[in-house]
Amino acid sequence: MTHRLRKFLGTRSGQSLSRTGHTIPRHVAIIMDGNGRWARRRGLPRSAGHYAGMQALRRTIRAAADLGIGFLTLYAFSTENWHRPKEEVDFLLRLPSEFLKTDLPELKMRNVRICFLGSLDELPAHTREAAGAALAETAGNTGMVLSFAVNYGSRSEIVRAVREVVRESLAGRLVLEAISEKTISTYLFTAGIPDPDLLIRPGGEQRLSNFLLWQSAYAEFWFPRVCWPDFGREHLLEAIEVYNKRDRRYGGIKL
Ligand code: V0D
Repeated sequence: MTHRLRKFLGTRSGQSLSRTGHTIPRHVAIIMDGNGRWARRRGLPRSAGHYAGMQALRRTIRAAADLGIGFLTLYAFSTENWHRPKEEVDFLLRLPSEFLKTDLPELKMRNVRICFLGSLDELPAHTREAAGAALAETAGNTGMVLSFAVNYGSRSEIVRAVREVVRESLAGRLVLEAISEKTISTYLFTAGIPDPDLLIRPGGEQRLSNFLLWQSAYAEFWFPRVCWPDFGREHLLEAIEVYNKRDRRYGGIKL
């Protein structure tokens, strides 16, 4: 395949039709939950669940890119995750560099652009450096946008945006009347990324846990029982089927 053709195939767009006539959501967001439970059930350490979760992540990224999903966003580490035992936090924060060491070449070949949601400044240097390198090395890519929410919390994201808006306002660069939903959106970590169409949380919990609160105003939600380490292509396809059966009205009525 020529480089140009691959670039073309990997170009993100709006909602598209799959071969089966399904509408492919433009933006899919996933809370990768159930890793600890998956491990406990097997009598394995939590770290084994996280490793298996990383395999599920690989499968899901490949499937999403193949389906032509434009934006895939993954909740990897929440601001609340700092409350876990230090050993587990240390382990988790090694996964980005470990993942990128093995998978960045394939992601680059697939024309994927990597983004980060959350404050990277509070992360250990090795995590920050791996993230920075992935960001820089894929910045020019035009295919699927793969966003990792690391040290992310949606309420603090909104607080941060409000502070920026107030700063602009106090500086006289923004009049009160001009502050709109769009203004707020441009100060969120997700600026430039469309709102998610479909949000998936495997693992049986049915809550958002401080993920994309503002952005999920009109998202469809799907909460499969399967734990994240067992998630794969077939679950993503099922999610798209569920999504296609829903009737999205955005508060309006059907004509
Ligand atoms: C553990 C299941 C990949 C969820 C997947 C920082 C829990 C495996 C990444 C990753 C984690 C993050 C950034 C990046 C590339 C990869 C990751 C964390 C946890 C927490 F640029 N897997 N993964 N990050 N797990």
